[in-house]
Amino acid sequence: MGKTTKTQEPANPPTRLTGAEIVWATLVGEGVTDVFGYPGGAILPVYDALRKFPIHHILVRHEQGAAHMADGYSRASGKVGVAIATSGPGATNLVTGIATAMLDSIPIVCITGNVSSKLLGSDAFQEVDITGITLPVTKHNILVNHAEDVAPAIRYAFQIAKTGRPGPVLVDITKDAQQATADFDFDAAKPRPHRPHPMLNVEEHGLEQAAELIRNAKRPVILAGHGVIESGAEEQVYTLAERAQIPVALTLLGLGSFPASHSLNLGMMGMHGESWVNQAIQEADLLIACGMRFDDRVTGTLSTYATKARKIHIEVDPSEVNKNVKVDIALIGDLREVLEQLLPRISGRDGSAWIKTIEASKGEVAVRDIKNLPDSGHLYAAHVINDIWRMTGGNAILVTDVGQHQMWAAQYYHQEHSRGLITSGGLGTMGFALPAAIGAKFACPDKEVWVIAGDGGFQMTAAELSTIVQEGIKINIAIINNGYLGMVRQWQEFFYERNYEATPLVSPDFVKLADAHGIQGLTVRTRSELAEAVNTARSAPGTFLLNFKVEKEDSVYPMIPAGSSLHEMIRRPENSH
Ligand SMILES: Cc1cc2nc3c(=O)[nH]c(=O)nc-3n(C[C@H](O)[C@H](O)[C@H](O)COP(=O)(O)OP(=O)(O)OC[C@H]3O[C@@H](n4cnc5c(N)ncnc54)[C@H](O)[C@@H]3O)c2cc1C
Ligand SMILES: Cc1ncc(C[n+]2csc(CCOP(=O)(O)OP(=O)(O)O)c2C)c(N)n1
Ligand SMILES: [Mg+2]
Repeated sequence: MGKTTKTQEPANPPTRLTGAEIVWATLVGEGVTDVFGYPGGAILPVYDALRKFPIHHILVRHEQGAAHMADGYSRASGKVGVAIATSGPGATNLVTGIATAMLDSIPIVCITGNVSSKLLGSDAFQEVDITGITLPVTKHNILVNHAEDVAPAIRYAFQIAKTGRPGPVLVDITKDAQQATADFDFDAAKPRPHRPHPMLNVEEHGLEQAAELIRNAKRPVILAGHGVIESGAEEQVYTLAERAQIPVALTLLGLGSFPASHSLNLGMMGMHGESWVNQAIQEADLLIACGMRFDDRVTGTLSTYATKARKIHIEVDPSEVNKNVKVDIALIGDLREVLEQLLPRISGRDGSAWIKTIEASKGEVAVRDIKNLPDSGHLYAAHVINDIWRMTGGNAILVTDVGQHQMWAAQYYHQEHSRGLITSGGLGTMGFALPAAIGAKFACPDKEVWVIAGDGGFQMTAAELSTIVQEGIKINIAIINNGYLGMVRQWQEFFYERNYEATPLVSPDFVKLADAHGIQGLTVRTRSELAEAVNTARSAPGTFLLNFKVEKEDSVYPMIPAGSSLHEMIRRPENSH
C-alpha cells in the first residue's frame, strides 16, 4: 500500500522543534498514519520535515481530492481524516471538500500553509484569507502565526472536529510559524476538556414522557439518521426497535445503521424513498427521530409532514431541534447515551397490527421493481447495482457520486452494515466518489471498495486515477454511463417539458482513459455480460474500471417533487421498460 517505513519518534520528545516538525509530531500524537495533500511554497517547510515522521503522505491530483479523501477516510473509519494544502489556490481548492464535510457533519482537519505573518493582508503572492473564506463551512478555524501555538491549535482542531456534532476544522499556519522553533510537549498542548453544551442534559421527566409516548403508540416509526452511525448507537437503536417492535425508516446517510435484511427495516425515507416508507411516516402516530435533521429531501413540504404524529427528537445539536419540524419531546444529547437511559424504561409491546398494515402496502409496488423484470435486452442501472450487491454479499464499501446512480445505489445495494455506504448527502457534491473511495480504502485496506459514479461526476475528479496508480491500491469502479447529466435530465423531463438543455453529455472512452493511467477496464452493454464483468473486476489484482452503458432516459422512482407532500409521489410508469 505504498507505506514507507520510518523510525517511530516519540510523540512528545522534550526537544525544540520547528513549527513544521511540530505539525507532524502532533499528528503522530493524535494517531494519524495517513494524510492526503499537495505541496506548494507556503507549506514547503512542513513537507520538508515529513521525512522524519512515520506518516504516509498520499499525493493527490487536486486539493478537492485531498479533502474528499480525508472525508472518505473518516466516513469509513470514524476517525479524523487529514488534508494538507498550500496557500492561495491550494487552500481554495479545498473549499468544496470542506463544505461537503460540513453539510454531512464529518470530522476532518485541513492544514494549510499561508504567507509569513508580516505579509498577511498585503496581497502577497498566493495569499488568500482562507480562514475568512471557510468561516461559514467549517465548524471552527484557526490562524496560527507562532510556532509555539502549532501543537495546541492542531490538538484543539482534533477535539472540535470529533466532539459533539462532528465537523471540519481548518488550521492555517503562516510560513514563519513553520520555520521558527518552539518547545514541543504533546501532553502540555492538550486542550481543556470538552465542555458539553449546557443543554446537553437529558432530564428525567423528558425520558419518562418519551417512554410513555412509546408505550402508548399504535403506529410508531423510528427515523434512523446519520447520527446513529456517528454516535455508534446501532445496537441501542436495534434494541429499541426489537424490544418495542417498532419499524425503522432510514435517511440516505443513515442507511446501514440498521440491517436492511431485518424484518423491521422499512428502507429509505424521503424524496426517492419507497412509497410504503413515506406512507408509514404520513400515517404514523409517533415518530422517534434518532440523529437525523429533518432535511427537506426527507420531509417534503413541512405543512403536511406527518401531521398525525407526535414527535420525539434525539439530537446532539440543540440548534437542529425545532428547526424544520416542531417536536413534542426533545432529548438533547449523544444518541447512544440518551438511548441507554431510555431503554430500561421500554418493555415489550405488540406492534404486529401496524407492521401488517405496512407490509400490506408493499405488495403492489414490488411488482414494478425493474430488477424483477425479465431481461429485455436493455441494461438498467438497477441491474448493475443489484448484481454488485449480490456478488459482493453486501459486504463492500460502496462510495457513490451524486445523481441518479446515487439514488439507485441507495435503493438496490441493501446495506447491512454501518459505514457501508459513503455518499455526499447534504451538499450533493459531484466528483466526490473517486477521491472519497481512495480515502475509504486507506482507512479500511482489507475491505472491498466500489465506486459507483455517473459519467458526469466521474469526469470532475477523474485525475485521481493517477493517485490510485501511484499508491498501488485496488478499487473497483463502476461508471453508470447514461450519456446524460441524468438527475438534471430527469428534472427537465418531469418539470421542464423535456427541454434537455445542457444535459446530454459527451464523454471520453472511459476504458481508454483508464488504460492511459495504467488501469484495466471493460465496457458492458447488456445484462448478460454483467455478472462476468463484475467477477473480472473483483478478481483483477489492481484497480478495475467497468463502463456500464445503461438505458439513457431511465428515471429514479418513486419521486416526490420538491415542495410536494410526502405522499404525493411520481411512480414508475408500468410500461417503462
Ligand atoms: C440527489 C440527492 C437526493 C437525495 N434524496 C434523499 C432521499 O430521498 N432521502 C433521504 O433521506 N435523503 C436524501 N438525500 C440526502 C439529504 O439531502 C440529506 O443529506 C440526508 O437526508 C441527511 O440525513 P441525516 O439527517 O440522517 O444526516 P445528517 O445531515 O448528517 O444529520 C445528522 C444529524 O445527526 C446529529 N448527530 C450527529 N452526531 C450525533 C450524536 N452523537 N448523537 C445525536 N445526534 C447526532 C447531527 O447533529 C445532525 O442533526 C439526497 C441527496 C441527494 C444529493
Ligand atoms: C459539483 C456539482 N455541480 C452540479 C451539480 C448538480 N447536479 C446534480 S446531479 C447532476 C447530474 C449528474 O450526472 P451524472 O454524474 O452523469 O450522474 P447521473 O445522474 O446521470 O447518474 C448534476 C449536474 C452537483 N450536484 N454538483
Ligand atoms: Mg450520467
